[in-house]
Amino acid sequence: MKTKRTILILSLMLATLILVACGGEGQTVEVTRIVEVTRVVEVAGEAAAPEAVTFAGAGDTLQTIQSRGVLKCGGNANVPGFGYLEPDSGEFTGFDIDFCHAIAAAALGDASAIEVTPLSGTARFPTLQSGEIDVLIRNTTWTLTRDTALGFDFTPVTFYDGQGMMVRKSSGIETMADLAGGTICVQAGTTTEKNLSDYFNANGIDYTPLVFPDAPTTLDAYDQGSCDGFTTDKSGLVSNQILLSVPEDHKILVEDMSREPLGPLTRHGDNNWNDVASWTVLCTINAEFLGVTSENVDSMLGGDDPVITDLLGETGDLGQNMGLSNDFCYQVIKQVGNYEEIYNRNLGPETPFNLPRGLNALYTDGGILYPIPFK
Ligand SMILES: N[C@@H](CCC(=O)N[C@@H](CS)C(=O)NCC(=O)O)C(=O)O
Repeated sequence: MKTKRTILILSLMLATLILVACGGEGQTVEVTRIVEVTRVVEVAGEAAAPEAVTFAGAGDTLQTIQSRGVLKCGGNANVPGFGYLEPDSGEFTGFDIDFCHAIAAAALGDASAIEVTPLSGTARFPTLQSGEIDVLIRNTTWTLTRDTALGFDFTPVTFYDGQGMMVRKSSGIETMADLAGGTICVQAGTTTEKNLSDYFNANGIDYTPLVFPDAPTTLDAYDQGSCDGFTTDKSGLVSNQILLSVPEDHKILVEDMSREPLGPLTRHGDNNWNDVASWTVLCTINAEFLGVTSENVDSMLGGDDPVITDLLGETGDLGQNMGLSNDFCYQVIKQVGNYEEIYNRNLGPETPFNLPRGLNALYTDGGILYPIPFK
């Protein structure tokens, strides 16, 4: 009886989360539905109501991954440079995918032990919530609603971004205001939709949104001339531009419509697992700051700088404190690289994107990446 009741509560919770996630970012609806579920728990008279509420984070994700031997990441298949399914090799590549490799190196000592599930904007949240994946690394913006009502925890930001607009060079459009009366292609289930209406309404610019379910359909509609503008994160615009029929016919407007801090996220409630993902990200930033790379890390072993011996796990119990091997950061650097190596490999001058580091440089180089101490 108790089991049946628990199953009922859990499935109601899941249904709620799916409705919440599919319903976009409307906060009032989300809160109301979660309150309804809480009431069901109380009516059922379960003293263990909080367990149902912590469903999303229940369990020890790290232990599950270590017994399974594979890290399951939710990723993107359609954003070259960030998360892309290479048509020829069938491999996932990109900046986000490298952070999936990095977390596998930390958790399992094997950067190649990953399984990536490609997810659309609307599918990504229910898939993380249901436990089908361990971590979502898919150009996802850290917002209050996602951190609270949707039941997630973010790691430190891996890529500071902002929403932009792509237009045809021949259109003569130079600013957002020039799009007045125009049509704009936008993808569903993203922060992009709401930012677009917030920004255009606040600036009194009249427009018609055309909403599509995923990146390929949104981009195709723009490419075929159905819209005057195509909006998403600027990283997504730069990335998607290379997929247009004639990329050089298009440009990205200078204005930013929003701030989009992108990074990995885990289920709320499993703090240790979020610590593992967070300190993996911070390991790559510390390594860049200290000049430790995949090439020179072996030569740094056995040195006498305590900051580096701590980082590489030769001294201290920094890994053990999270259930990891103490050399977890060494494994990340050796197998995947530091932040700069990850950035340059996927987005740097040798790639088709040649994206300047901008805010994503270390604070010592004019950016806002800051190495939180490995102590
Ligand atoms: N950062 C925004 C937007 C992320 C997003 O979904 N961007 C689109 C456009 S680049 C995308 O990744 N689409 C890939 C797909 O649907 O396959 C968010 O978290 O909501």
